[in-house]
Amino acid sequence: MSIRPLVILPDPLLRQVSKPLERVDDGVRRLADDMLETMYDAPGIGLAAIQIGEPVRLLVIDLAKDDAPKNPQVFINPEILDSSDDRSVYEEGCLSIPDYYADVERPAGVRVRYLDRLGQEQEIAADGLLATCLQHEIDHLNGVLFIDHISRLKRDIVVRKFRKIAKDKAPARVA
Ligand code: GNR
Ligand code: NI
Repeated sequence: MSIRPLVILPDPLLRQVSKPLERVDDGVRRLADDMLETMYDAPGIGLAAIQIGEPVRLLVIDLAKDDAPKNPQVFINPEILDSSDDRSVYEEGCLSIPDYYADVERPAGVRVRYLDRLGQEQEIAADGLLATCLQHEIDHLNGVLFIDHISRLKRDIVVRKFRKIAKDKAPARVA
């Protein structure tokens, strides 16, 4: 297992639409383990494969509190079957947009079909933080970020800030 570098805004990889996995094999399970290790190290409560540069429809979530036993959950080729009409608001953050947080309104509940790490089809009805987190991660699989759900003005400010950070970090260009 290894901790992998995180892909950070404005990396265009974050706008890529990830491809479904054709089979669930040891390579996929290894990738899921790397994602979990990277997520725990960050630390975060969810991670999509594209956040470590792999454009495949795979995400991991662990909502267990710090003092509780780990509860790693792996979702392969997840699909939202339906969403509730009632909405909830959570303050979201993203490991690909470090140290920025904003309130996002989303459907309060979702029903999701996915393959587990054995390749078995599963379905869950999620609400609360799990519903929000699943939607945040499934957005990543579609090249969508949580800042796409906030005001244009706030988003432009964040994107500009991260563009500047990336530019300042880049090696100086010879004229
Ligand atoms: O660690 C994370 N916390 C979080 C908080 C509220 C809503 C969603 C999230 S997911 C985020 C990790 C991440 O960037 N996943 O893609
Ligand atoms: Ni994220």
